[in-house]
Parts: sequence; C-alpha cells; structure tokens
Amino acid sequence: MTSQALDEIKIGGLGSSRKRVEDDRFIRGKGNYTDDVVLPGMLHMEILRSPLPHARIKSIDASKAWEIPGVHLVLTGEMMATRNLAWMPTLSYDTQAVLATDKVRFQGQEVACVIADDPYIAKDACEAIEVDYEPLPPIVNPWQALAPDAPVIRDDKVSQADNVVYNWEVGDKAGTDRAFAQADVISKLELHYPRSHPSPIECCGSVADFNRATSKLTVYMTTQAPHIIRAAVAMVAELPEQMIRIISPDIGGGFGNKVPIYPGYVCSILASILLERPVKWIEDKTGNLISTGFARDIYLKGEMALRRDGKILGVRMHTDADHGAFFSDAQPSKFKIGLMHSAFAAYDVPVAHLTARGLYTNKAPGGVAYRCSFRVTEAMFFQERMVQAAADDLGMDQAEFRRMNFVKDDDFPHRTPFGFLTDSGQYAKCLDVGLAAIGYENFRKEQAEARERGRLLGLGISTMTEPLGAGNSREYDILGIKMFDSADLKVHMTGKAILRTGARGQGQGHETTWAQIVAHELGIPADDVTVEEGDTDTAPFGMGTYASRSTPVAGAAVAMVSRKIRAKARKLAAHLLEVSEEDIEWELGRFYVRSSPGRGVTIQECAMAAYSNMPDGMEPGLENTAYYDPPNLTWPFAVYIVTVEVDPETGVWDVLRMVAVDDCGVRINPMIVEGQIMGGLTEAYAMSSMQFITFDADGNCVGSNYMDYLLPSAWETPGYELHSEVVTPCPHHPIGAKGIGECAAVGGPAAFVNAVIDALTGTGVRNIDMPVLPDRVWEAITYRRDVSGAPPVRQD
Ligand code: MCN
Ligand code: CUM
Repeated sequence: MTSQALDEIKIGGLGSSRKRVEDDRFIRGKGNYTDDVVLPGMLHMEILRSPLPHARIKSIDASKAWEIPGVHLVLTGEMMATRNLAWMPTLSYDTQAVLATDKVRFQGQEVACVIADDPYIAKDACEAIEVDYEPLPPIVNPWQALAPDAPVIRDDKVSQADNVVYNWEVGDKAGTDRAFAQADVISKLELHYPRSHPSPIECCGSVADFNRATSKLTVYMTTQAPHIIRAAVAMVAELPEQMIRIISPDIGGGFGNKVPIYPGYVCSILASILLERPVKWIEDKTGNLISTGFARDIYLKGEMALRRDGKILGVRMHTDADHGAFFSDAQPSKFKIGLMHSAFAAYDVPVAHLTARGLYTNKAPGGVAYRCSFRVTEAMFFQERMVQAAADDLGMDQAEFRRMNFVKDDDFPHRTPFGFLTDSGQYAKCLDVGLAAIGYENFRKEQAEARERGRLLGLGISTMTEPLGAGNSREYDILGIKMFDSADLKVHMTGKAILRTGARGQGQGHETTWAQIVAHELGIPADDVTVEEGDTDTAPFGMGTYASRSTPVAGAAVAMVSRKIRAKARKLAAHLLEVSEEDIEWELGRFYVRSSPGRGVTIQECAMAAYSNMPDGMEPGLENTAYYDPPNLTWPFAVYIVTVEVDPETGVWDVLRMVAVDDCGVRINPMIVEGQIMGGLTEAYAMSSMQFITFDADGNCVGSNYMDYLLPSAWETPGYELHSEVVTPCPHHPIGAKGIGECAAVGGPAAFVNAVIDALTGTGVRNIDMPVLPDRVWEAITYRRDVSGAPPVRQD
C-alpha cells in the first residue's frame, strides 16, 4: 500500500509559492480601505495644524469657523481639557498633546479640529480659526536641545527641567574599558541615521461611529494593532471594553506608521460621541509626512577595540536619539532605546557598553517606526558601518574581517554582548553564498584596474541579524499587556474553514500564508481556508502586526491551533474507523489504520463527523483557539552585497548589482518572502540614496511632500539577485520559521553606503551621512572630507 498523502505543494501548503489571494481584490480596485467606509449621516473632520515649530498659544478664536454653514463642531484644546482629553498617555509612559493648549511644539502639531458636512467645508473652517502665537526659539537637533540656555520644550511637565527624555545604558563598562586598554587599534566612527518616513500609500484615518441607543462605539481605523487600541480606548475614555469595536479594514501599507495612536483618532471618536453621528477623518499626504510616526534621527559615536590580527575585543557605542516633542515610541520592549543593543549580535564580541540618551526637540514625535523592529535598523546600520571602518583601519579584507569575527555555527545558543540569546544561524555560509554570487575576487581585480583608469567602483557588504517576534511575554509588554498572539480556527462540516488571528497584515499576505500553515498541518487545501484579521469583535485577542512578529508569534499560533484540531479529528477518525486512537496514523490530509493503511478517512470526513456522527460524549463541532507565547525571539540572518560605480565629476552613483542572501528559516511562501525582501531592499535603497526629510534652522519641515521626499519608482529601483539556499530552521518555532518582513530594510542601507565609501578608498573619506546624495559625494571627493547630514541644513 503506497501513501495516499496529499501533495503539499499542490494544496498550497508550506513551501508553495501560492499567489496572494488578497491581490484578487486589490488589483481590481476592490479593496475596502478606511476611506471606502461610508456610513449614513457621516460627517467629516479636518485638523488645523501649527505653522510654527515652537510657540506659545496666546489665544484661539474659533467663532468665525462656527459661523460657516455646514460646520457641526469645532474642537480645541480648551474643550478637550474639560473632558480631560487635551493630553493622552503615550505607549512610552510620556504624555502627548491631543490638541495644543499651552504651546505648540512642532510644525504640523494638531491645534484644532472642525467637523462639517464635507471635508472641504471643514478645511475652509479650519482656515477661519484665528490662533495668536508668540514664537519661541526652535530646537531641531540634540546639540541645540542640550545647550545650557536651551528653552525647555516640555515645560508642561513639572519635573522636566531640561530636554533630556532619558539616559540609559547597558553592557559592561569596566570590562569594555579594559578591552580598550588592551587594544592594538581603536577604530572610531561618528554617524547620523537621518529621519525617514514610512510614507505608506494610504495615509492614516478613522471613521468613528458612536451609537447612543446601543452605547456601542465602532471605529474603523488604519491600525496595525486593533486590540491594543480597544484596550487603550477602554482605559483612557473609560468606556466598557465590550462596547468598543475596532475594525482595521484593508490597510494600504503600514510599515510601522500605523502602530502609534494619533490625535486624529481620538478627536474623531470624541466628535462622534458628542454629535452622535459617524465622523470620518482622513489625513492628507502632507499631514502624514509632517506629523505621524517618523523613524530614526539618531546619532552614533562608535568605537571598536581591535587586535592587530583582526579580532574584535570590545565595542563602545553612544547614541543620541531625537524623539521630537513627545516620547511616543510605540515599542513593546522595556528598553528606552528599543532594541538598539541587538547591535553586534552576529559577531563574537567579548564585551561591549552602550549608552543612550533621548532628547526632546521641536519636531513631530517619532523615532521608532518604519520597518525596524524598534531601532534594530539603526543598530545594524551602525554595526555594519563600524565593521567596515574597522576592517579599513586594520587594512583587512572586508569579507575576511567579518568571517573571522562571526559567531560560529556550533556556538549556539549564543549570549550577545548586550545580553540577548541568539539560537541559530549559519553566518559564514550566507557570506560565502553572497561572495560567490557577486564574484568577489574578480570584482576586487576589476575595481583595482578601473581605479587606474580613473573610474571609481565600490563594493559594500552588510549583514544583519534581527530579533524578531516580540514577545515573549516575560520580556515584552505594551503598558503591561504581555506579548503573545493567537489564532482561532473553525472547520465547517464540509471541511472548509475560517481562520482568524490577533495579527493584522497591511500588505504582507497573511490571508495567503496563514492558510498555507493550516494546509501543512491539516491537509485542508489552502484555497478552502478563509483568513480574516482586524475586527476585534470576531478575532481572538492579539497584539497586532509589527516587529515582523506575525509569523514568529501568530503564525506559530496558527500551527498550534491546527494541531489541536488534528488531535480532535484523530478521535473522530478512530470512531469512524472503529479502531482505537492508538492504532491511527496521520499522513497529510488523512488518518488511516496502521495495520491496514488502505482503510482511512480524510480530514474532511472527520469534519463532517464532528457535526453529524460524533462518538457518544464528545463535544460537537471542530473549532479551537490557541494562544502562543514564544520562548524566545526568532533570529533571521542576511548578507547583502552591493556594487556601485561613482562618477567623480558629479558624485552620482549607480548600483551595478545587488545580491541578497536571506536565511529566515523555513519559508512558508517563497514568493511572498521574496516580495518582502525586494520591498525592503527598495526602501533601503531609497533611504540611502534619495529620501530627505529634515528640518531647516527655523524648524520648518523640509521634505513634507512627494516632490521633495522621493519614493523610488521602478525606473530608479535597481535589480536584485536573491538567494534562498541557506535555511536554518528556528529551533523553537513549531514550523521552523523566522520573521522576514523587515530584514532587508534593516540590513540594506549599510550595504549601499558601504559600497559608495568603498569606491572612495584613498580619499580619506570615512563617512557620508544618508541620504548619500550626489552633491554630498561630490563634496566628499572634491574636498576629501566627511559630509554630515545633521540638521539644521545649511542656508547657503
Ligand atoms: N513569511 C513566510 N515565511 C517566513 C516568514 C514570513 O512566508 N519564514 C511570510 C509571512 O507569512 C507573511 C510575510 O512573509 O505573509 C511577512 O511575515 P513576517 O516576517 O512575519 O512579518 P509580519 O507579517 O509581522 O509583517 C510585519 C512587517 C513589518 S514590521 C513591517 S514594518 C512591514 C513588513 O512587514 N510593513 C509592510 N512588510 C510589509 N509589506 C507590505 N506589503 N506592507 C507593509 O506595510
Ligand atoms: Cu518598526 S515598523 Mo514594523 O515593526 O510595523
């Protein structure tokens, strides 16, 4: 008797490059985004934003706005204050103004809201509001924030006498000092990782619908974490949690931008409660670019203690992070600077010390969003730029230096210098695959020959290992809510199923890939499994989608709930086959009798029996829920290698080739994984080459529109060569998968910058800050000096 197991690839199981089911509606323009939601009697809200970065509000006169026909409500900070809603708590234990009362603290800050019959009336009415500002000096970088005579931005906080948000440190200071005392060479580098913006195609928005008759509040909103919002609304607005329903419909890209809680959400909810009508708020592009979740804007002073032969003896890092006017990081770790201390996790560094300082400035709050896993992007960028500089200072080969210092395959579990525990990886193998693909030795020869003819070629290597998954619940929580996730699977009598999770995809393809895990575990074809996420009334409680945590946590829950279903189906099979459960074997899609493999029942037959022919005493139905609390984070690894040619006359640089070797453990859907990598690499290329959103000396946001803040089109985007041959299954994940969603955006930027710096070998240039714009490269080449990108930008 040969096996009757189903062909896993054919049913769309693990490893199948199944087409994305959600694309069916997306490419037909049939997605259902927040702005598509239209409710009877719905009103529209617009926000009046501050034109100034720092100013005292002397008065706000909204009387002219109230007089405009079609205006239903004007909300100001003063009115919010009467309901104790002028300020809201942030996820980082700070407070943030919902609508400004005392001062405005960044350009674009929310000052008032108008709710009207349509958005145009609301916008006109915003312009009719008269605000009398008394300008204060703006602070646009940490050095200004630290100046002894700097104005205190957060004078609303009694205990705040300066602009320091926090001082934090981790590692072994004394041990690190000893390592530096013994070093043959000390390599130093100062860097700025500039502000960047996730800029999803869809901006933020909400439709709040409070029904006085039922007391139910339904909010459609662009959130990556609907259950967290429900909990926050319940706690802050003191509404009963069962009366709050958060629906996160289709999301047109999140990239971290839709993790935080924004004033617009709060105001639309309050307006709906006051007016007893649905209120829609849809942010415009400039509003999105100037006021919502920025990322990065952080400075590094890095030092490496090195032995002459190339061994890293110790690492010292100091970072100054610009958090803007409110510390509103939406990150779940207990660490002030997120997971910055994941730096050097892939290298065998005996001892390290990190100090981190956070500063308030007159900029939109942010710092921790954008395909990042909470500062891991910065950690890996700093690490790989420091590693390149160290190899250069030692006169060592870039690849050799990395290989010699990598954590070895048999060194796992490995305690990193800052205290994480990594569990698996094949770092050197990934590097070898990448070097072979790019033709490393050959390129180095070509580079030397080209240089003799005045052509500047460069090669940049970057590696990254990322702590993905948040939680486990022991170490990660949001305002005390532990980090875990969930899946709920209902198998109907005909063998079709619906799966819901506590995650909320924003384009990552969850509707496709979760069904593949069910197919793998149960043999139910993926096409027979509908996946639904984002409605708190139907989905099991979960922490949402960010930190590439969905596969590590919710994806694991999908496997676990499928196994619970299989365990019950096995009992049903035993009943149907009239044998004892111990005599039953499983192969994909089917239970059979061990001694007589031809006698078997399919999973679908078991499903039917669960509703029509269950054994006496068995609870009917085939449904279950699993909550999953992972034992550790997952640790994917990647090597990215870029080659470039720099034009010495203009500073323009072109990418010749880019090779990516990603090891994210078992791949559920190889095509989706490749899409995630290509998207991340494109964002990395954009950040390193062209994206510029900064502030001038007067605190004006430069780059608040898509004429200035560039998104690469297919024309600018280089081609990528992806390699998937290295697979190190995650030892603790039920299907061996590790996260992938952010890896390429995390590890990519350093590869591009390292390549440009490598092309300038011999000029003495050690750093050009991102974005590596042609004029910066030209300046570096012409004046043989480093080029900093720190604001305020020069006025010349
Ligand atoms: N996957 C897989 N095999 C693996 C790992 C993942 O097939 N070994 C699949 C997953 O099933 C999922 C996708 O790849 O369909 C991404 O999975 P995962 O790495 O778990 O990441 P999340 O689903 O948690 O997505 C979050 C991550 C983050 S934090 C940002 S930011 C980001 C990113 O995803 N935002 C995105 N990628 C994005 N892609 C799109 N299109 N839109 C965004 O907003
Ligand atoms: Cu940090 S951006 Mo993603 O984690 O949503």
